[in-house]
Amino acid sequence: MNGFDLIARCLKEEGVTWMACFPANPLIEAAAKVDIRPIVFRQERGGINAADGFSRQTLGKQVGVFAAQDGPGVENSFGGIAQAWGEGVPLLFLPQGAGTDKYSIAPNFSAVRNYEKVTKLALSIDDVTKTAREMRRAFHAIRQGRPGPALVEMQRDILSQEVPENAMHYEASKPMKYAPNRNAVKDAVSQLLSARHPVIWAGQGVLYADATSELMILAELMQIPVITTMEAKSAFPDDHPLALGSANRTAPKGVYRWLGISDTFFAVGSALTRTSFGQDVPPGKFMIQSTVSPEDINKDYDIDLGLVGDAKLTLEAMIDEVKAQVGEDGRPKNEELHSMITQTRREWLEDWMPILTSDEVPVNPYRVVHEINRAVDHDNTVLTHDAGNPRDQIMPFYKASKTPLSYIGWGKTTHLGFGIPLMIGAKLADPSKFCMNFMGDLAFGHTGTEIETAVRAEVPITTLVINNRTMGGYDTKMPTAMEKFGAGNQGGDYAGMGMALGAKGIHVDKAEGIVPAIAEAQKANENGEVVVIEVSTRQDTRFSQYPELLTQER
Ligand SMILES: Cc1ncc(C[n+]2csc(CCOP(=O)(O)OP(=O)(O)O)c2C)c(N)n1
Ligand SMILES: [Mg+2]
Repeated sequence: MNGFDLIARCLKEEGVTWMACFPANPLIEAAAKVDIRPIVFRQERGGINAADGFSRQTLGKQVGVFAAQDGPGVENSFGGIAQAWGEGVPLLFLPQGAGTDKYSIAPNFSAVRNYEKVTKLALSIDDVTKTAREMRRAFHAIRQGRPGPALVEMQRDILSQEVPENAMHYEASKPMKYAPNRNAVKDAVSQLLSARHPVIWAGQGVLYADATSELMILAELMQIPVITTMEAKSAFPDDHPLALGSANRTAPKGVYRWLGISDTFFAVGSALTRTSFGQDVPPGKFMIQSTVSPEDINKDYDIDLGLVGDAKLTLEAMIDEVKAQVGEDGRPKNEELHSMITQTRREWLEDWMPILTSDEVPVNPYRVVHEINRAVDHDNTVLTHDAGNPRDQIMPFYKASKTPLSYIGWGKTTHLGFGIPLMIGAKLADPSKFCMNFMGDLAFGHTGTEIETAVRAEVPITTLVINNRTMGGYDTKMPTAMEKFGAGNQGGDYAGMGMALGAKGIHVDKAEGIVPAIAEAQKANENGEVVVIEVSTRQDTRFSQYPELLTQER
């Protein structure tokens, strides 16, 4: 057995069943020999994004793996790894190294030095006897605390050597969970119970900890409304009476109202990272933060009370503490709060219903979102957006169901085209679900050829492209370049491109055609066909934003 064979064996021990790759790396052959299915993508980013989607959809219980070749392969992987780093996605990146005679000498590309800033751990195997130990170190880093990508560079001269018998043993790393201290939990509960307008801010740590039920129980016992971050959109059901919605840079009115009026703010399973693709928390609140990583406390905000630990263990401890302080049944229903939430929601939908149901032609993108909500079975669907206006249009209005992971929200850094490979990974993780990504026409250009990967690998997903033939909103961002040269416009037939790549293509021009097209896509997916739906739309730069509510009087 050589070093590559041993890495394949380590992957097997860690439960890896498939590996994204591009296009040549001795590990591909070694993995296939132990029945790990290699799927070759059309370029590196597609493979990394699919491994990323797989990890998200399995909540890191199975880690997505991507193998690249040295040189252009490892150089071209940067965007995908940076995105996983930005969003704390557990992922293993296995590029081949140029060899120990070259890798540290310029201008050869050193994976370790270049990826150090976007991985939790970046190491190079420089001795074949250390292979198993380094693999265990990488898996440990990926899983412990805040998850994230790790890189193991495989120097070809080293890993093609035979492994001595005494260096072959491998045992999978086990995740460890830890809980915050009891006094901090007690103080957090007392503070929340004494607040006039508390609010809960649920981050993706709630999803990774599988703590949706605990979050619902705590919110109900304490009668506190819940905002989710974009990454945690499906961590709390959007139709729950205490749900305010998700805090992208567009959001339902309730998100803005409670960010404005709340006096005590409880972030759970959240790094509380300031981002342009989210909402800042206005100053002047008592800040409580629960997170798995202590370095996220006092990172972007001054935190009054930190709870370091797993979100589920934290919420369980808080539930016990609430019961101890106010009784087994918690607080009675807060009628005033419920009617304020309902009223805010009603006002918001009054603003938006005419747009969501508009009959205008070309169709506006909000009508497409409205039709998607009508067409899908939310509990059995995994939906995602893409970068750009499509994200800002769908995020406030798509109804995340009571099933965690029914929506994958993303966007600390928002790479155009992520949606297609992300859904390939999600579908591999959860084949029984209808997996659909919603994207713009420019975004399709980035990863559209991965439709062929989905066809070849038999991963039946649906891509819905809203084609407005431009980069939405850029006519105001660069008016001269647009007017003189049409610099932000582009053209193409994306359903046609899907067909050319072996998928079913459906063109839709009118709003009435959207629900039947999605029904047809669902049926085709069930029969193993990949689908691209292209809806002709117009650009729309109206957004669900209510910044004036962020500074209201308490
Ligand atoms: C790799 C990458 N480069 C640049 C951007 C910046 N960007 C965000 S949205 C956008 C335009 C998107 O156009 P399209 O996909 O057609 O969607 P539309 O807004 O028109 O609906 C651009 C250039 C990005 N998100 N990712
Ligand atoms: Mg567009």
